[in-house]
Amino acid sequence: MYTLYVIPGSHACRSAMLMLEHKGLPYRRVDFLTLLHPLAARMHGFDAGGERRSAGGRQTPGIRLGDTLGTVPGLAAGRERISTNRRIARFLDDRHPDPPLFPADPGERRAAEAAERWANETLQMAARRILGAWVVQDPAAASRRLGDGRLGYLLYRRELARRLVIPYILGRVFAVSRRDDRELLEGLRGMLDRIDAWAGDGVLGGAEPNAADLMVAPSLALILYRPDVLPLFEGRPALALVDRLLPEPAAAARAAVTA
Ligand SMILES: N[C@@H](CCC(=O)N[C@@H](CS)C(=O)NCC(=O)O)C(=O)O
Repeated sequence: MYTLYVIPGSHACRSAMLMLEHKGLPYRRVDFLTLLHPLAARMHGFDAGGERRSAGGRQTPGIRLGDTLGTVPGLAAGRERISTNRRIARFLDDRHPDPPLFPADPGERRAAEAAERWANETLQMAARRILGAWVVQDPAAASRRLGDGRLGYLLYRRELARRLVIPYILGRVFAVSRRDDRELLEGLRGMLDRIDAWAGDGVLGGAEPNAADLMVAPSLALILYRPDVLPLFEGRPALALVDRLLPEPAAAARAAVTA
């Protein structure tokens, strides 16, 4: 039985959860306390897989600390510790080839890996900052909104904790301010165009989700906690992808009643 170490509501962690679920593998989920998670990850034997993350072109001290100590998700398999979604996807495909997380055809695999790399290196951080530039405009209202959504509550179950800590993380660790909002939203259009183009080429959104789908969808789900971006998503394959893999809780409940 695998154990997956996560923090609640994390889009990065949801990717690993979706990978395990895609393969039908049972696992035990352990939640670290957000803010202590880089330390907790290291104490449990994880690292950051050699990744060097940056936010808005900056490696803030908070990001450097995470890159030095460790990140989540982290997968424990017996004595083995596998850090980062990139490594978790390959580990799971090695151990449990069916159903696969990457296409068998080499060309298709290269394309899926390019989309996965972009989702990891660009979209994952952009998603935090796009949501963040909205949160810092009205942290009290945003903290209420972040209590429920496609990824569940974000980081802390209690609204007061979200209200106090999330704006701090956004400003200090992810270098977001309300002044970044316009530029981030411009960037979002381009990113949605790119996802739609990949969906058009069959790289994303195929009959069976691949690792790139499972990296992209949680980042889109995170951005969608921000209600004002929905018009940018309407009618796009990108919205169909996230609706399929991570529906709004209300939509999921409606589908269950009518099924
Ligand atoms: N890109 C990696 C890293 C994931 C990542 O950045 N995880 C965050 C939580 S959402 C983290 O552990 N951050 C630690 C820190 O920044 O201190 C992956 O997808 O596995």
